[in-house]
Amino acid sequence: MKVSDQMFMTIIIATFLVFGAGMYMVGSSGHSSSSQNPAATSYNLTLVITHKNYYNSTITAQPSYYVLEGNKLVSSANIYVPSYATIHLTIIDYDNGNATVPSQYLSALGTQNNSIFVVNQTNAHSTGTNTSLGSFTHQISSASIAHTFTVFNKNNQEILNVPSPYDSTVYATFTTQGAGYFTWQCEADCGSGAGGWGGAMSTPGWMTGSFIVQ
Ligand SMILES: [Cu+2]
Repeated sequence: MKVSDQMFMTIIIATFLVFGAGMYMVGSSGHSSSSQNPAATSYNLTLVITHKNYYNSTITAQPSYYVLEGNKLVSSANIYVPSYATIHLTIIDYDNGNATVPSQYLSALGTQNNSIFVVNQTNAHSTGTNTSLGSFTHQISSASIAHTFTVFNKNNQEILNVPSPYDSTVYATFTTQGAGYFTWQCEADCGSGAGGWGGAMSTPGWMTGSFIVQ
C-alpha cells in the first residue's frame, strides 16, 4: 500500500468513527428524553420463543422463552439488564399459535411511546404471503397474540408489557432506572391445563422468571 493510500484509508476510518460516535449520541439522547435519568448505556436483549419444547412425560410439549446470549439460547429464568440503560428488546416468536389474554395485555406499555415495531411472517417455515416490512403499533389484535413479555414490580403492578404475535418479530426500546428485582410473566394462556396456566406458565425459565436490573 502506498503512503497516499494509507492516508486515504486513515481518513476514511477516522470519518467513520466520528460519524458513528455522533449517531450513537443522537440515538442515546433521543431514547432517554422521556426518562428522568439519562440512559448512558445501550443494551441489546434478544428473547426467542420456541414451541413444542419437551416439558415432561405427562404435559409433553410447551412453549418457552429463551435469552439469546452470544450464539446460544440460554434459560430465561433470570434475565439480567443494566441499570440506567436504554434496552433494545427484540422478541423473535417462532410460535405459530394464537392464545388468549386479558385485553389490557394486547397493548404495549412501558416502551418508548408505548409502541412496538412488529415484523410479521418471520417464521423460518412460514408460507404466508404477508410481505410487510413491519410497522409501529400500540396494540396487537386478539386474533394474532401468542405471548406477552410482561414485567411486574414488587407491588405486582405492570411496568412493562410487550405483546408478541405468532410468527413475528417484535422490537421495542425502554429505559431502566436503578437496580431492582422484578418478575416477568407471559400473560397469554399458553401453558397446560384447563385454564392454560399450568406447565410453562408457572415454571421459571419457560413463561415466567426473574427480571433483574443490576
Ligand atoms: Cu406464553
